[in-house]
Amino acid sequence: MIGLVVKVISNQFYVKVDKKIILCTQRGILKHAKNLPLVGDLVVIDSKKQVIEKILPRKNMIIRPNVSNIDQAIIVTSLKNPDFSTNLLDKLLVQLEINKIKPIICLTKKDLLTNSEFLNYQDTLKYYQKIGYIVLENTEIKEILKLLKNKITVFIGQTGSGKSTLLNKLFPSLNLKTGEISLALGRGKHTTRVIEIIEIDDIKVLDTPGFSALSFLAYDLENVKQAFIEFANFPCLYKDCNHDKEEECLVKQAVRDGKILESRYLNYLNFKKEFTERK
Ligand SMILES: Nc1nc2c(ncn2[C@@H]2O[C@H](COP(=O)(O)OP(=O)(O)OP(=O)(O)O)[C@@H](O)[C@H]2O)c(=O)[nH]1
Ligand SMILES: [Mg+2]
Ligand SMILES: [Zn+2]
Repeated sequence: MIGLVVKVISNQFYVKVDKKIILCTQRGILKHAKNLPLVGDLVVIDSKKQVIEKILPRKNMIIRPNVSNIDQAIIVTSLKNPDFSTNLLDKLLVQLEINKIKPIICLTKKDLLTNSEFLNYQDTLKYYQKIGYIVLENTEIKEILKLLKNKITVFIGQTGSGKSTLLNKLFPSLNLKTGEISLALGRGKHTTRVIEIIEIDDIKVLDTPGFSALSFLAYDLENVKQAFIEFANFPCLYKDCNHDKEEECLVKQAVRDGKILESRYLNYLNFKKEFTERK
């Protein structure tokens, strides 16, 4: 029988079959495989022995958080406490673009900013919209619910950014635990500890533990280039242009002309450096 892994706690896999959860362990051969079952996996189980026998092929997977078979991701992006960071946002966007998971940016804690503080971010946020991303605020509950229908959506973002709070607003019956922000540090305390798929009618959402820093993963440089989706609008003379030391680079020209947001380009260079240093 086939089920969906909805939660993993150490070596216990919570597999949902119809409306029931069957607590499973892994079969011996799976234990040593690199390919451990993830939240989001469809698995073949032996329900009597309560073991997972096989993982069905994945549509996609991401590492941070480690989940599979995702349709889209809501990047829960706090404007203050923790403060807005284009570096983190771009990192998450790159990870999602590379894995072909649709990103949706959801801003939180706008209420903690003064009007003029918000205005400082406005051009940046508008830029993300201009290049094709949906940017919402966590007060736009109806709009967000519409986007979630019939999809599997993972909520990702820094610890303390408000993922669980947003899920509670969307689905008041959930009552997920939310955290206090340590003001001294400006970062959260990892309130959510495990990844879990929550099913409400035709909506599947995943609450995930946040992170305080995100190191970059070893992707192919070509993939990282493509993940900056707006660069494609400025096709350089040489297809393999790295948009770095090259002289006649249209991407660099677009940055100079204000057509590409400078922080996006700088983050690209950052990621490229991080990536090559790791190799
Ligand atoms: N003022 C304000 N506070 C918010 C908002 N959203 C969340 N918070 C607060 O931010 C704190 C952290 O929220 P959580 O929902 O626990 O954050 P999280 O992203 O789930 O954090 P982890 O589970 O650690 O990854 C809580 O005290 C929330 O009440 C918001 O829009 N405005
Ligand atoms: Mg949480
Ligand atoms: Zn170039």
